[in-house]
Amino acid sequence: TKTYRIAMIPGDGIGKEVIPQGQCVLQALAQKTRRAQFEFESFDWGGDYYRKHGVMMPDSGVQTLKSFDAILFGSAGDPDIPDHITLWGLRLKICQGLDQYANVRPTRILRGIDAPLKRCGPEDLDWVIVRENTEGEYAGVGGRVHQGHPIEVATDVSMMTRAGVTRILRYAFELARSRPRKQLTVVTKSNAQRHAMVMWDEIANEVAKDFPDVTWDKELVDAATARMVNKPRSIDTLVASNLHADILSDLAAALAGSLGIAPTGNLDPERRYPSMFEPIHGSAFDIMGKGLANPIGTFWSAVMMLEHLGEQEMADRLMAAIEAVTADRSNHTRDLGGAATTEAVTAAVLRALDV
Ligand code: NAD
Ligand code: K
Ligand code: MN
Repeated sequence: TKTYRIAMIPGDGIGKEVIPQGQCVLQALAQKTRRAQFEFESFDWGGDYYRKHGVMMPDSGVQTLKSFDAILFGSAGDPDIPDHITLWGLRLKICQGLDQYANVRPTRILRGIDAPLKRCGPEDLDWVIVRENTEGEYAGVGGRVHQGHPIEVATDVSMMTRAGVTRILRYAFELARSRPRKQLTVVTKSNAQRHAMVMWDEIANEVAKDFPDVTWDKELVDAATARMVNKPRSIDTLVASNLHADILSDLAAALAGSLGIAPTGNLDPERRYPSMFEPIHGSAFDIMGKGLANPIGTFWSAVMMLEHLGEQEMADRLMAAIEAVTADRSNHTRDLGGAATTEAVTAAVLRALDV
């Protein structure tokens, strides 16, 4: 059997609570299926590391990660450290350092979950949102001059490169093609952002020529939010810039029931480097340390990791266990209106894996 080396970065807040649960479930899955083995190594990077060393992770961190097959990530964000430091010092450093340019976020309503939209069942909401993950609004370009003075000017430049936009659109068209409906919505704000987003639209037209079998359309990002709520069925695969898709995918997660369920993969589609999988939620300061965190987002992220590693059978088995668990309301954590603890949900998944 194959052995996969998995780097675990629990990070901060509830990341430290849910990632060990993910490890536990993956170990059990390996024992039961005997399809593959996992060798985990955990890294204590994050807020506590920052307090000790003045950085969120060592300089050699990205290099260290390169020797792993995949990365399981929790959350970066500490109540006592500014968010831009924790985010840029850890998660973005890894995503950009390992050129994980495609952030992929599947969204659907799992069995037993009450989603907030009326007249919207599982058959109406089955999306994959593709987020550009290395440049755009989060390129880190900009600065502040005359800081703190009345004449201060601050900029965050949204930097898009032809190469960066082309590769993410190509990835999104490929992904749309692989799904039954073969349908893609390209989201921009090219009426207001008249340089980079217009280029984005032009490149979409060019790339689309290579995908005649994919039906595609364009939508402005503000209209896209309304469409997600009003006509969820009209969407299948959706691609957008770093900021736009960041926002749309949190909305998507809420429409599917809870932020605590939603998974994501930060992928290097060319597989030069390991990809990183994480629940989309953050540190959740309001519930940390209380055993209230929903670990399903981490488990579903582990499913994405298994798919990426080519272990489809294990992925299917874990996904089936997850849905068997969500189908039973007694396994719902507080974010889903239930009273189950983090560990109780894990225990339920372990039992479901036995069947
Ligand atoms: P958040 O995702 O941490 O929390 C938003 C709300 O959702 C909170 O009410 C929280 O209790 C709830 N929630 C989130 N995950 C849950 C789970 N698994 N189970 C039950 N409830 C859950 O977002 P935020 O409050 O905006 O951010 C808190 C911190 O996390 C900030 O420092 C932020 O920068 C960071 N953050 C990090 C990431 C990341 O590492 N990828 C993502 C988002 C936010
Ligand atoms: K996260
Ligand atoms: Mn986000």
